Amino acid sequence: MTDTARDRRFMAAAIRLARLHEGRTGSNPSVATLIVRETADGPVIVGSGVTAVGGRPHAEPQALAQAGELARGATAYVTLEPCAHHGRTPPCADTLVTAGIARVVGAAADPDPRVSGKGYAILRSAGIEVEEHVLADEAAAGLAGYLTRRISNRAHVTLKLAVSANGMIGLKGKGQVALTGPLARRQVHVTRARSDVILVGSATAVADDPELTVRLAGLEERSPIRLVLDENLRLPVASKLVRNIGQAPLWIATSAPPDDPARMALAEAGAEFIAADVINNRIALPELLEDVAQRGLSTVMVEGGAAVAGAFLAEGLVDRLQIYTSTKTVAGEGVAAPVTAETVPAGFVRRRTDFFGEDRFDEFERLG
Ligand code: AOF
Ligand code: ZN
Repeated sequence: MTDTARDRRFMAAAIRLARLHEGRTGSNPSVATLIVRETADGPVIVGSGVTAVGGRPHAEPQALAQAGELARGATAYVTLEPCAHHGRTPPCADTLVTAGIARVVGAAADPDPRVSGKGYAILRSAGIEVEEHVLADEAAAGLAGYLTRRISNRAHVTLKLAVSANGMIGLKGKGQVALTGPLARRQVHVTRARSDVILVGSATAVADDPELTVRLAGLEERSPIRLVLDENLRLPVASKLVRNIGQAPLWIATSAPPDDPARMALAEAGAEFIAADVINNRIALPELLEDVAQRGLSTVMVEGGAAVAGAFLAEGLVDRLQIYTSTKTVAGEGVAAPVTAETVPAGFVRRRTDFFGEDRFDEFERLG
């Protein structure tokens, strides 16, 4: 196998490992490291690590601890440039040097000003051979939330839609209807578990009375913050979103003042509030995404309804589009989907097409 083919193969494995803690590392990205050693039988992984839940320790010291003395002379595969700053532990770049690593293969660059280029510089000045940008796009897809927050100072948005065979997402006045089967729903819950925030409009929150928690065996603890856009505070205190605050935080974006009686009742029930700008009776979305990012949260999954989804799309704020297309047809007065798998606007590229049971899944990414 050529060096390039081998590097790509191990980097692909590292990128898969990094996915393990997506959504669980706080404001830190989930990054992975593999330590690979040449043996008579070919290359062997002697250490692996992924950023710990909560964000520390970083991936590198964990992988190096596992490798021990076998790290000396080995190659390290890192999905993000190793850090160059002192946190609770020394910089990972220094740790790689001290461990005697001979070669470092990196994927994505780190825009964190404390790191950006400095991590690789430390390695090179210690005589380590460095190869950058291996599978950089693939690694960046997994780090999309972190990179968007760092580079654009706003949260990354994934818009999820379930669309009927005739391009509808629900029935007028009745909100969304169950269109997708159990396999697709499981997939939605996995995406929720990887997100920092799930966002819906108050119309959906009122009409559907959703829970927006993760209800998959083993992942119940992974419910993200639920955020409702509710300029007029229409969310009832008796809604499931309020009643299950014990399972996951509920945030409400509104311009209503703290002494508004509806707000006081929701606050009493445990809801928290984000002060939002309201323009034409609509919450200003770019500012909201900046606010979310400033709170150290990177990924927002938008789950409805049609007006909110349409607004995110119209304002060019959708970074990733996930469309589940059902074989079912919505009869009667339907609510048209703002976009279907056939009408994705220019500027998006298809990243994946799959089936979950009978439901088709298409994922698109907005080009930088
Ligand atoms: C690494 N390995 O596994 C991760 C890194 O708050 P701190 O001190 O933990 O630093 C956070 C920064 O560390 C974050 O902005 C990013 O630059 C880097 N993340 N670096 O070497 C890792 N998760
Ligand atoms: Zn580090």
